[in-house]
Amino acid sequence: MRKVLRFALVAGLLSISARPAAAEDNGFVASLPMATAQTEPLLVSADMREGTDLSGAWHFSIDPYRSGLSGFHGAPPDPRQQRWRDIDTRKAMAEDSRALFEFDMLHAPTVTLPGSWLAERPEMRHYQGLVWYQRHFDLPAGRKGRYFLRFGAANYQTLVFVNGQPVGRHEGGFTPFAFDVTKLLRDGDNQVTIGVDSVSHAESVPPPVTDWENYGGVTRPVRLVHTADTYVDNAWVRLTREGKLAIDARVDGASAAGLPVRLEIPGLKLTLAGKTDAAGNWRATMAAPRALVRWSPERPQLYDVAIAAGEDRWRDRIGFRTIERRGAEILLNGKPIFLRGISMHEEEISANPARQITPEAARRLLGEIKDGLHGNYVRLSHYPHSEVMTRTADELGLLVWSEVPVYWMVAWTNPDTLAAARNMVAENVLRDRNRAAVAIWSVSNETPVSEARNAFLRTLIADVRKLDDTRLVSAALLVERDKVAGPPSMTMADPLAEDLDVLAINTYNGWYTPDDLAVLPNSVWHVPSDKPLVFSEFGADAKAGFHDPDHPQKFSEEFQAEFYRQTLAMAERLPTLRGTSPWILKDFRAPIRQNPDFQQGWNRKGLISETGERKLAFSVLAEWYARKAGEKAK
Ligand code: GCB
Repeated sequence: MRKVLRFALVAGLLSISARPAAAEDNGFVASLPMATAQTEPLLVSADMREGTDLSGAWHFSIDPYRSGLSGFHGAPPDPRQQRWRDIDTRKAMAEDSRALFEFDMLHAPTVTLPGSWLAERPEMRHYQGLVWYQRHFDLPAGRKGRYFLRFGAANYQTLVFVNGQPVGRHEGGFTPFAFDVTKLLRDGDNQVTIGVDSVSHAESVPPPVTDWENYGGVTRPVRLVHTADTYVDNAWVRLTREGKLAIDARVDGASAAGLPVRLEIPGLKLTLAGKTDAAGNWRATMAAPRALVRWSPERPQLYDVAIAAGEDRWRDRIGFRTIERRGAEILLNGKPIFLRGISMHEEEISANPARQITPEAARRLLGEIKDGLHGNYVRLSHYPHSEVMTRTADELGLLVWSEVPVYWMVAWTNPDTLAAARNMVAENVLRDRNRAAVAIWSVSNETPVSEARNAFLRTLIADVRKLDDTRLVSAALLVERDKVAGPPSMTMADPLAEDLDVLAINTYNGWYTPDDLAVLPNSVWHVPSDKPLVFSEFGADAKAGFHDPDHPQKFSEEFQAEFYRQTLAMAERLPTLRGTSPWILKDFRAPIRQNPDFQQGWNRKGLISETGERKLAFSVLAEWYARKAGEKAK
């Protein structure tokens, strides 16, 4: 059994097409411990901890045949190809005429991390495969405490080495992971090497076919995080639906058991003292102070929160609010809310995006939603976005739909695929449970109904509910079109609807179907009436600047604007509709979109172009949302 599992995990690291069977056999990759939410240090709110940011120039070396993982005829990797070795290969060859190396990480060209390689170097634009990165950093002698290498995300499979020693690996392109490297570090110069393989396969999450660019590389910051020997690893501070402040914290380290701990929220003049149990856990609840201002899009109040534990001090900035469902209503802080949103991919506004989500890039994108569209909500599709994005949503006051990349068709019956998806759910929920903005966890997008798929998604839903009982659970579902003449007649027949708090539908009638746009408002929707419904997507492509006012053809700004008008008129007639997140804020790279006149590798359903020009439909949605916001105020 173990052998089978190990085989499968190694297989996961290699592409279908270029999967050298022998590399699976040599056991090298499998010998690196796999970081998962169960085994790895979680370092929740790591971005607020003291540490060294390793962003900047890294040497890199492509490895298209994965020679660093597998030698001749599938033997263990040849030392001549081991990019992670702690060695100056140029010097070694100059000193010893017998020496041979086919890499030189110290003198290799550099790229800037974080960011995907495909945007940085033209010759890498369509490269999918393994790339090695390396850099050095200094540390003082006489260090105390623990050091963790913490990755915001690297897509898709990652191998990590420090000072020539293997550290671990991780699967999944969109969630954080960390390794305790305290014992591997040395005084003065240190070296870190990362191997990132962007190739996904039929068992990956997501599998290879998606409607977005596969940004390979280290796409989010890498930091060397420093903590006390005993530190708060996982903390969650929230307002429960019963109106109590609840704290869960896990302390890790030699003195974690029976340790005095203290919650501090200076803005509320609040302290709460307690003690960890024998396993290092602390759980407490208290009545929420009267002075507490609840977080909302209108007033996104955040508080500095700290948990003091021995020499460690865990910090975060947290908003407190409740979100729940009552019948077909979504209640924020007990009051019905209509979600005025839009969907987004993780791509900055740029003619050449590299998936570099700086706070400025996040503010620019979310500012278009909040101020431009009069929105209060964003669907971060189709995978967990950078923590910079969810923090910015907290600050600006935008509710968030957060999703894992269980997209279209995944290997529903494969236990490793399920394990990978469950781990993504755990890493995502644990990372963002403290974000007031996050309102809905989504477990999937447009997955066809089958017994195997239902069982897979029900496992994820149960996991989410176990990790977080304070938010709503959803999934973007497929609907069936009844074969009747006339306007579209649509039925939600998905049994998963029973398991979800919010029903979500993506609809493209009038774009992918030959319906006249004028018939859309008369569409008939058969959906369960006892739950809130959202349109998680609807949209039409338009090439910014392409106008066709007389008989608008597809891809014209006029067609897209009319599509929005008619679809919104349809939305008005749905009695349980509680929100919309049309597809999509910004044109995004999508290699499957190859119409040479209009797409050129971009999905053009954005309301703004990749460089930020607003299309006509932008104001159609903005006006509708302004009206909705007004209705709410009355
Ligand atoms: C969808 C998918 C989304 C696509 C979009 C489209 O239903 O969920 O990922 O990009 O349609 O443009 O077709």
